[in-house]
Amino acid sequence: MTTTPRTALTIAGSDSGGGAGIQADLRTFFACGVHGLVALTAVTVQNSLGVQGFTEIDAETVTAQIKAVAGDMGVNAAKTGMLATAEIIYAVAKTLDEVHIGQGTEVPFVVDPVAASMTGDSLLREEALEAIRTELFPRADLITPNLDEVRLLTGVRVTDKATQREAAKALLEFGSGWVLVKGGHMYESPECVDLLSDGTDYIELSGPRYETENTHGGGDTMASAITASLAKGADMSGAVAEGKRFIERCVAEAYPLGAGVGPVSPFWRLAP
Ligand code: PXL
Repeated sequence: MTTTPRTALTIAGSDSGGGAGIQADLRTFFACGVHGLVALTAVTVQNSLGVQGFTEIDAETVTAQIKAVAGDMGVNAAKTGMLATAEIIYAVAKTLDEVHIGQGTEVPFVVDPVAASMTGDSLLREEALEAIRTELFPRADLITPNLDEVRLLTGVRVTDKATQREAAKALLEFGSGWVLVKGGHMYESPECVDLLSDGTDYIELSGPRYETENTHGGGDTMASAITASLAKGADMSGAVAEGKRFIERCVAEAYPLGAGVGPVSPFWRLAP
């Protein structure tokens, strides 16, 4: 390729197992045809069985990574994943303002409010949840919580469509442009129904539920696919619909790896 591609920035942690975090984000960005940029926030030690621990990167280095790529290469859309500490969250919020990324600018910003891994291991120091609400949500064009994160952030337990709508309304109070309340964790439901809303429109996106244990990195991958679509100029409902189609294929092609939870597969387009 000789033309410059669109770019997407992930501000997130590393997964030594290669299935979630920046590894999922980068695999997805490149699979979706945008160049991936990274501001690394933390190094996790983990495998398919769980997270053994993590070390955060100092906030100045996170800031410097964002400024380095934004100033030279340009960022067409950005997302956050694991942010680890309140200090990093405050630094990211300030830096995004300085480089003009986020709601009210020309560069869309997606916040995936990662609090814990699928195995239930914490990826966020406790006091940092409030910083995500107050510092990041108002700057976000879209937030993409799963049902566990919805409960942590709002106290709402989503069990059906009515409580999913209630959760969307409660989350929008924190100031994001749009919210996507992902219904994948409503395991009784035969379908995965996500609800996208800006407070005016309520758009239901329904897709199949695949029989697989291997869903590690699913949330990161979906948020990254949406971010890639936004980087390519899609509007929010178009980007989320595209992200939903993409993650469905990734889950359908997810593979076993290790003794625990295997990863979704963002490279299904290359699979034989
Ligand atoms: O899927 C959430 C997530 C995000 N970022 C990192 C992770 C995980 C889950 O394990 O390890 C680094």
